[in-house]
Amino acid sequence: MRQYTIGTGTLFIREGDITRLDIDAIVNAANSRLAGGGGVDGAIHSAAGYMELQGACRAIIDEIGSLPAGEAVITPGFKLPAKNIIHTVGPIWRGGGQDEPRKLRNAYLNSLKLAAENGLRTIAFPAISCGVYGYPVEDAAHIALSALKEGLEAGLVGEAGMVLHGQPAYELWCSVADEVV
Ligand code: AR6
Repeated sequence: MRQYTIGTGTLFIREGDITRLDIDAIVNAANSRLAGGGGVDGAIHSAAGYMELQGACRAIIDEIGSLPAGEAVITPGFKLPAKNIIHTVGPIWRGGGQDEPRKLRNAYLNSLKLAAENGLRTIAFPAISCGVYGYPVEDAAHIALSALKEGLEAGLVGEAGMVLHGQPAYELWCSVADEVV
């Protein structure tokens, strides 16, 4: 695990399975229908309890219709060690000309703001949009880590970081963090 002090807060980068973290909130890389899916979304649904989590997601979608890329909503963590799940939607990579960088940055910043509004102090993110949504990972890492740094500088949360799946991803994100942070 790597840690960086930012203002009065801490940015961390670690390798592993985000569903194992005992923390105020983990972030889900969801889709706009909050319908569940594969990747980290599937892992979070399995670990939280599929029926309970889908029940909460459906109640939100009944109210808002759909969750646009860059926005975030919150549910309980149900059977997870994490107390809450913040669901955000990253952009699908379409070559970079469809506002993808701004949407990705908003996914991180709006998740941090929602954590702050709910009095949550510790939050962990997966590499949003870096799986089936196809975002180039190094570009995504620059955007994500800059947003986390900004949120920590603003005091939105006390501890924010990334949980990367696999050693190669972990090492890449650490090298970007050494540039950005
Ligand atoms: N812990 C941490 N990271 C993980 C885990 C885990 N347990 N499992 C996968 N990852 P993806 P996206 C990493 O595809 O690109 C879903 O079907 C994975 O290695 O989960 O935002 C949704 O429903 C990758 O680096 O999310 C949406 O339809 C990262 O998580 C769509 O996929 C994100 O990969 C969202 O696509």
